Amino acid sequence: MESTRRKLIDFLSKHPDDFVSGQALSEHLRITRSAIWKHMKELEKDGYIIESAPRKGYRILEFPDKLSANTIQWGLTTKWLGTHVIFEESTSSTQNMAHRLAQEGAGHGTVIVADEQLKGRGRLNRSWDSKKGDGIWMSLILRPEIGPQQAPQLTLLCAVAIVKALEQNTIIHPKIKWPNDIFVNDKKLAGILTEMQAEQDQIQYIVQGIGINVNQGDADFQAIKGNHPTSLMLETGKKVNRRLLIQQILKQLEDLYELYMREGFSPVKQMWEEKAYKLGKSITVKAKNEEWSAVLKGIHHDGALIVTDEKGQDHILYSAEIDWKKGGS
Ligand code: BT5
Repeated sequence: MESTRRKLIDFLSKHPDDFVSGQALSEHLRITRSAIWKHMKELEKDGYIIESAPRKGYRILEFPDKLSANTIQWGLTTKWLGTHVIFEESTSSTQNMAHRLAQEGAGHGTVIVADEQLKGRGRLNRSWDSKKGDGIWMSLILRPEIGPQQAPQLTLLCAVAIVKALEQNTIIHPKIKWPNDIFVNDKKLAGILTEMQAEQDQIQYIVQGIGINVNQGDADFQAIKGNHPTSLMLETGKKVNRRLLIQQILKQLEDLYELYMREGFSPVKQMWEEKAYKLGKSITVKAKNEEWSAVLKGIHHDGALIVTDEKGQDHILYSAEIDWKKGGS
């Protein structure tokens, strides 16, 4: 039943602008036309809006925004990322769930999504505000065959994939703030948290956490300190469908991941620099309890940040915070 419905949605999703005839569906799925009609009625109960026209057939007018493992998988065009999706209405953190599942043997490409996180977290145990129903809170389990020192490259890769999916799906052109933030109009829209379990020179698994503010309003952000947060709704003036965006992020991520495995970091580095926040601009570097001014030059071939100090000397930074208010332009 589930797999027939998935095939039905996949088939209709491949023809987004056309009607698909009952006859074509019935031949493709090897079920009767009345069985197809019953499936359509069930899909409507799940929130799909389906147009059916005599002699023309069916087409999906609107996909549901309601998240579930099924709605995330139906219409997903990836090969391996998201073949296993776990959805929770509410959890402490999808990172914690992903670590537990990875330790229990969950496979490469497993995706964990929650509608709400009660203890969402950022880097250095900072908290991540994860309001119910309004954001994308998800973690991916990856088992890449790369050295642990290359793991930070996956954060940069993930950021590029998110920006590409946002550009495909909305009118905004976000920028990537090294190492893990997505910014729009100088405000933080999304953050990435890459955590790794490794032994010596071998990665056991990576948990990549993605948090994106989607449909929050200004009032939802009052408790957040230290950053100016924003959401897609605030930036575009429209509600954004989370399910579709998740699917597009997964597709972009899978494509980029495969490119990275085939050709290495260099093409990702180039894309990252094209979308980098404050590239060539003055910034303030905060590292090891010191603050100094520099110009952001780019990223090193291993994913570290390259900045030029006021004396013209380049520095390669593996861990630092960058800020721009005191640095000027
Ligand atoms: C991050 O940390 O930006 C990584 C955030 C990763 C969140 C995802 S959601 C799914 C998965 N499960 C989790 O538990 N986490 C991941 P960092 O760069 O350390 O930024 C954290 C800081 O951002 C906080 O100290 C606040 O200042 C700010 N902040 C908190 N919630 C925010 C929000 N919803 N939007 C924008 N800024 C926020």
